[in-house]
Parts: sequence; C-alpha cells; structure tokens
Amino acid sequence: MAIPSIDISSADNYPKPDGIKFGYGTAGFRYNANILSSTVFRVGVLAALRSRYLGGKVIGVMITASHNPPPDNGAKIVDPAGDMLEEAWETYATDLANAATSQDLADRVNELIKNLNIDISTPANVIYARDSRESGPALVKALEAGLKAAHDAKSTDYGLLTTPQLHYLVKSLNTLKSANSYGVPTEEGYYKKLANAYKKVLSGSEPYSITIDAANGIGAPKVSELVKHLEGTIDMTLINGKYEDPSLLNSSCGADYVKTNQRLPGGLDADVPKLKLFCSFDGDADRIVFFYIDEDGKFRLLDGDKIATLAASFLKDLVQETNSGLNIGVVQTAYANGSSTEYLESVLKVPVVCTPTGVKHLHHAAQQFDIGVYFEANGHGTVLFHPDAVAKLQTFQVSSPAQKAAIDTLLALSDLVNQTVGDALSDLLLVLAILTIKRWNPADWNQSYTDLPNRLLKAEVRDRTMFKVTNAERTLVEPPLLQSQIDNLVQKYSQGRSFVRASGTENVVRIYAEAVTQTLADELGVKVSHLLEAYK
Ligand code: 16G
Ligand code: ZN
Repeated sequence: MAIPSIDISSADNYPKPDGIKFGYGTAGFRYNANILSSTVFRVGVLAALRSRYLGGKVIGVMITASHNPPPDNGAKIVDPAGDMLEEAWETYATDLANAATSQDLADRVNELIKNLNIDISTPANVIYARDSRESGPALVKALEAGLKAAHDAKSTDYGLLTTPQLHYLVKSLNTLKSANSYGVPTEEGYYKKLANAYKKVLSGSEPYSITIDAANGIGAPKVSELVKHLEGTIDMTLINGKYEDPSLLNSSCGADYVKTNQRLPGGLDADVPKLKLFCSFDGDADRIVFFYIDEDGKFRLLDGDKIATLAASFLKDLVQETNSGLNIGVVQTAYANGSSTEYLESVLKVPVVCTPTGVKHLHHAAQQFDIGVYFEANGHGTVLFHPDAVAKLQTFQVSSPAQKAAIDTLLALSDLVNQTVGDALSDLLLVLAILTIKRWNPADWNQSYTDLPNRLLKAEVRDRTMFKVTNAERTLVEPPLLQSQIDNLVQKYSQGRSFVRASGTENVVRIYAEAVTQTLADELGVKVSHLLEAYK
C-alpha cells in the first residue's frame, strides 16, 4: 500500500471555507485572516513537498499581508536561493488551497508526488516567520500543523521578522559552508552583514539624518536593531513604530499610504522641517519610499523610480572608474514615470527593460545584467550583482588607487544590498550611502528629472479576466478594439501615455495616465475610464 502523503485527520481541523476560490497571486495568498487557516495549513504541506522535491533544500514561508489593513493576512513561499516561489508551483499552491475536503487534498497531494516524482522519504526543511499582525500566531499554528501532517517536516520558527530577513535566512542556510556562502544564517548575521558593508562604504563620514515612518509594523524594531549595529553612522528618528499594537499597522502611515495619497504620513509634528529626508516602510518592510518638504513648503515624493535612477547613476560612475567593462541595466514596469525612463535612456544612457508588474518578473530580468537595478514605482526593488561580476571584481588586477577604491566600494555595495528581494532596510542604507557620498540633500536628489504628471484610477468591471495584455502590460489584446480606442485618445495629449491592466491583488481594472500637465493627465485618465464603462 502506498504511504499516505499527509495525515488527513489533522487536515480536518483546518477545513476549507465554502464558496471561496483562493489564488496564489504575485504576492502569495492574501485574504482576510478569518478565512486563511485552511490555506496556510496547505502552504505548510506544499512547502514540505517543495523542500523534498529539491532534495531537502531549505524553503521559507512568510506569514504577512504587507501593506494591507490589519484584518488581512497572507502567506508566501520563499525558494532556496531566497527568491520567490517558482511559477509552476504557484499553480500547485492554488490547486491545494482549493481542495474541497481533506480527502480531496490528500488525493491532490498524492497526484503531485506522483507527477513530480517526489521522494517523500527525503527529509524536508522549512523555516518560517511572521509580521506583527494579531492573526499571525494562530496562522503559524495552522502552518505547523500542515508541516507536521506532511510527514513531520523539520521546521524552525524564526518568530517576528521582516519579509526580506526571512529571504536572507533561506539563502544563507542553503549556501552555508559553500564557497559562495551568502551570510551567517541568523538575524544577528543579517544586521552585521549590512552594518559592516555600510561602514566600509562610508568610512569617516558625518552621519546622515533621516526620520523613518515604520508603518507601525515589524520594520520598527528591526531597523532599531540595525541602527545599533551601525554605531552612530546614521542619525535616525523613528515614527509610527508601535508594532506591538497591530490595530495601528499601515493606518494613515507607511509606504503605500504616502505613495498613493502623495502626502505626509500621520505621526509627524505639524511643523515639518524643510529639506529634511524622510522615508516610509510598508508593513513587512520589503518596500520603501522617501519624501521631503521643499523650500516652498510642498510635499515631494522620491519613489521607486527616483531610487532606481539614483542608484543607476551612482553605480554607472563607479563602474566606469573600475574600468572593468561590467554592464548595468535598469528594470521597470509600465508604472514607471515616463520621465524616469527618458532620463535613464537619454541622459544616463543605461538600457531599460520593462516587465509585467510583480517583483518576480523584475527580479528575473535584472539577473540578466552584470549589475541589474530594479524598482517598481511603489518602492519594491533592489540591485542585483551577478555572481560572475562579483568574482571578476574580486580578482581584478588593479592599476591605480582610484580604481581599487571604486572596486572596493562596488564589492561593499554587493553586500549592502539584499540580493534576494527588495528590502526596505537595505535600500535605506543604499540611498543614505549615495546621498552621503554625493553630499546631496533630498532636493539635490530630486532635481535629476521632473516627474510627468500622472493619474492612477481604478474601475470595477464584470470580469477582470477578460482584460488580456501584452508588451509588458502596456498593450491590451482583449477585449478587441479597446486598445485602439485608448490609442486614439492618447495621441491627442502632449506627452500622453495610458494603459489598462487587471489588478492582480484587487477585483478591479487599473488605469494609468500620464501627460504634460496634471489637468491633462487627469482628463486622459477619466476619458479612458469612461471607455471601461462598457464592461461593467
Ligand atoms: C503585489 C506585488 C507588487 C505589485 C503589486 C501590484 C510582490 C511581492 N508584490 O503586491 O510588486 O506592485 O502586487 O498590485 O510581487 P496590483 O496587481 O493590484 O496592481
Ligand atoms: Zn511588503
């Protein structure tokens, strides 16, 4: 008789709610926490299978709903290299989550084992952590039950972490004792790696002063810990740091609030000093945006596009000094402001690739360069240093002190910047390092290019799956004719650009419009959204 793949009796404790179809989307599963326990149990089962399928490599599971409101939660699986779950397995995750009964679940699991030829006697190894949400501990119990039901997978609970810290641990554990070991696989190891790299890049500089809005999330205690390791090399003030009160999470604060509303987060004094740098994390600290008040008292956002251009221009200069011939590219999505793309291509002369929305797409495209900078406008992103490029720099024959200094800085940056996923803490240090070296205040940073006015709208439609896109989401192929109607509108606007795509996280279609003035961008956006009324 075949060995039963999972212990059905414990699956019975986590029945799937009726009438809901779960989907593993760009950011894993994300729903109201009340309906999530069956799904998280099954994530445990799948993570154990994934680990066995990969010969016992360490797989991560993060319990978080990022910038969503406090009642939500979610789960995402981290692959051995610290990147996102392989796409084919997203389908398996969705399939298991939707099994109606425990028996149905066991059948689907058996089928997977058979189809993928998984040896279930291979020991599985899964690590997990959660953000600061109230529902976290109960969902961790469901996850542990799923891991146990899947033939007692070996597992380690890392408690409260930011999402990128868990990614770091997964990669570090899987590269332990190898020639290219990523880091010491502990939370302490993470802080030390970042702090040492920062100190190397910035020896002897004055500490840069910044106020951090931590969205009342897990980023608050973690950035405070990081700052301790930085030993006075940054001058940080923390606001919205009440992570112990989960009802405050992302409430009128955090990266999503600041980016969407283009305004200061709550929790600041009325009198905000001008030209002082601020930043906001999201709820699990994998996303960051910066901002400041300019000399005229106006709020100015420095979003993912501004981070990408700052990093690309700095890295390009450094690479030139090394004379190493390494190439640099930038990866953006259709939401990147047209001015940023223009600046990268025409002024910096850096190649730009556009991919569909979602970190995994940008990440894969960035891996094609020696140094790949990727950022979504919303502040998700990082800089990837290709392992061959790092090896080349490490063994490079230097001929001048300037060249050596540039190589040392690049190598330190490859340690400073999280190589697994966008990381608010690591991106924060990257930006501060560049601003310190350039002696720039936020206005100096902002003046590289001026954003084109833009407008983001959403529309409810009867079925968002009918909106099919191509060309990295910039062109609709279905419904027929809609794209040519949009094109007809766009050509009437100076510097006009607009596209429509179905959201991956909400039941809506998003409309983006850009034009030479705010009035025109608004008008174009509204006109395009009128076109969508036919699909209500
Ligand atoms: C998810 C993605 C984020 C993307 C957003 C788009 C990850 C980790 N997160 O949150 O990168 O910007 O979805 O949302 O990939 P939308 O599909 O609703 O526009
Ligand atoms: Zn996040």
